Amino acid sequence: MLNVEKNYKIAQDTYAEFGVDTDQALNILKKTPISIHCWQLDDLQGFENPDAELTGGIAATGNAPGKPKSKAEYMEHLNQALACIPGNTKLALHAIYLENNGEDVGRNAIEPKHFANWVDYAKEKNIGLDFNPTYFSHPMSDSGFTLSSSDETIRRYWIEHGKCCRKIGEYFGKELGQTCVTNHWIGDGYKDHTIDKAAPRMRLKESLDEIFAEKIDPNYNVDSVESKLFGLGSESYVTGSHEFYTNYVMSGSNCILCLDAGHFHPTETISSKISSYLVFQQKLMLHISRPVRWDSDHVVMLDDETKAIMEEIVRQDALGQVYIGTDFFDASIDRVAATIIGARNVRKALLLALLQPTKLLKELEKNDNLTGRLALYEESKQLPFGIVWDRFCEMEGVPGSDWIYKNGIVSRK
Ligand code: RNT
Ligand code: ZN
Repeated sequence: MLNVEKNYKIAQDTYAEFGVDTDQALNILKKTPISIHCWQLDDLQGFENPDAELTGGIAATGNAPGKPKSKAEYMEHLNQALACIPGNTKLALHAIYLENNGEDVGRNAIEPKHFANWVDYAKEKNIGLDFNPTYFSHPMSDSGFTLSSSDETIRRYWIEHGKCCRKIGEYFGKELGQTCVTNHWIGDGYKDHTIDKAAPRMRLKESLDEIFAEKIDPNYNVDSVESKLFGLGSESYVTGSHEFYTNYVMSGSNCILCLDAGHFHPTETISSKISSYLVFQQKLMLHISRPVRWDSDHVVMLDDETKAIMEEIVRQDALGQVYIGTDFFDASIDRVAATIIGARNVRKALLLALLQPTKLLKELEKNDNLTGRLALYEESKQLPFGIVWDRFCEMEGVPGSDWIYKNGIVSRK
């Protein structure tokens, strides 16, 4: 550990030459919550029904061994993952991860008590909780429509689910003293050419108006709505499109937008969209994911887009306005390791952004020194960020890059 200290001093001085205070960066890094989704660990199986099939136009492909066979095993895996994830962490739950004690609890009847064990767990681990209604993997969603269904019985069922979930979010917020973001995503849409694209959207609007009608203290619960371009089986039309939800949140509704990195055309990036919401003082929820050719939900890498997302947030000084969450599910590799890798990469990207000479770059841009802007940006890329990351892991009491040996992912030669 001596080396970490020694190296850190060198990094500190090197960054200082660029006007960057590494201590301050580490302080912000530690405090910024990152919400890690619970569903990479078990391919979105949940606890509601061990035989349930994943539907809704999403898929965890691959058959790596080690998918948890019981709730106890799931919790063991979750503990392993959290032990390698530094910083202020939240856990994003889905409604199907409830404790039903073997009882058949309808999604339209779930209550805070079904999540009391999660609150205990969060308190014990000193983490926050976020929530997601599960509008899929259920017989009532088999038609491919939920909140925008033309069948009133179906639509009403899911409206009730949405309402129940907000109460659970409120309960999390109250119990843990940290805002819970309850993120609503539906897979509604048509596989083929759609004639009346407005009617399902009218119904979705009405459903959302009902779900969000009750005012809940935003200190406890904030709702987000997640748009999507297409899904498996909804290739031609998705009711909850980006334009639909953007207009919905801007029309005075009681919710914010969630941008998922995989829910746009392949050349479109969410990093380029963030500032346009910030200008209108909109808060944002993010699902950081990695689309490969489509919304494939690969494990988040420390890639250009993930770095660009964090740069945007830091440059706009918007860490208080943007809720950062993850969303990926890859069943082709070790699921615990996948959770750790993705979570660490999101935080590494945030650290990289915090360590940029943003002040100097902004000055150069303001003074129209565009050559200098590019030159400094490129030179800053070789600064010793890894050393600062090691220091962070040490401060947080989690393993540095040697987690891959400790967890048996890689064997030391
Ligand atoms: C699906 C959405 C959604 C889900 C989770 C499980 O395309 O991204 O966020 O991944 O709710
Ligand atoms: Zn998502």
